[in-house]
Amino acid sequence: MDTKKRKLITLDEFTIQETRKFPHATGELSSLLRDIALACKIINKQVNKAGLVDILGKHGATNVQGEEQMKLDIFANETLINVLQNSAECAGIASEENDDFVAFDDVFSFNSKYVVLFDPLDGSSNIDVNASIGTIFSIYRRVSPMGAPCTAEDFLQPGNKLMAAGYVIYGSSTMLVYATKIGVNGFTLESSIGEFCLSHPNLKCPEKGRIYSVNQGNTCKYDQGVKDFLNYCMDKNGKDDGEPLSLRYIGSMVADLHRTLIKGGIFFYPADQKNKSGKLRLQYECNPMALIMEAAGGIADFGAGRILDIIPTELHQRTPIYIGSKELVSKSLSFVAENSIA
Ligand code: P6P
Repeated sequence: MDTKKRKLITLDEFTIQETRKFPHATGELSSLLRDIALACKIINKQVNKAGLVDILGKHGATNVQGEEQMKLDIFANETLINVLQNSAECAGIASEENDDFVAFDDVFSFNSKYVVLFDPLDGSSNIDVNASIGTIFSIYRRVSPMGAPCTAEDFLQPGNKLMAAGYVIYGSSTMLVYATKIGVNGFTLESSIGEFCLSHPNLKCPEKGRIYSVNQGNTCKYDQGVKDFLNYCMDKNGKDDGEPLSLRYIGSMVADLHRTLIKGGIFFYPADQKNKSGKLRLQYECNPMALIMEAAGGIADFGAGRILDIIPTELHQRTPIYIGSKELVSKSLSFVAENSIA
């Protein structure tokens, strides 16, 4: 049946159709997205039954961030590494859960074009309370020579060099959202056929939004500019409808960003006097989300410039982030720039 007539278009069919738009495209990126989707389907099965099997709870170790590792964190990390090691398209990976990058050491991988960075299960502190969590991934074309193992420089590229980026949200439904520079598309897992199917074509972030998303409990630690912006959000004056904005904060970046992408508004995790670079990581949380948000017509800034233009110096470095609808993020930056400590 002609896919143009069929209602359900799978992720593979969609990426192959997209590839055909570029005569020189080889389909390798499509194949890599398929591999990432496979890993996330395997993770999804465990996340969905987490309450029934002995996979909840703490793993009893901490990761490079000093964060307590959950059993599901480890499962998700190992699943992504195993699937990508068997992918013909991936030369190596970097993960929130691993101290350093992993260069796959087989000849196939030496000749693979891409490297993948990921947060295997973001928001994992929410696992035991059944709040939405997710996998976030970034895909770069390697800069190191082919025919040899990938190197550290492959993983320290700025976000403006991203080939693609995306996330899978394990929520009321399981969705994969990915972006290239030309657009953002969302796919919902149809478990009866085990395929991610196109459900949100050409996603755009609303230019305006009435939701702000921040851990407001940290207000005492924020710079004056951030405090002034928070007061703006809570003040009914200066609003089109004479009402203050609504606060929504799940504490799971994928869930908070997915809502911001769909409904508009702003998500922000500022720096503060104690954490000069904020909490969220550049290479596998903020950059992928920034590519998605910019491709959807939104803004992603660190308070003094585009997230995607930051030149990484360390694999696990952090950055402040203000991301979402053009209007509200621009408004936040007018406060932050005015009162920045720097
Ligand atoms: P806080 C989860 O641990 C995470 O890395 C992101 O998913 C989330 O946005 C953030 O931290 C929540 O941090 O300090 O508000 O608990």
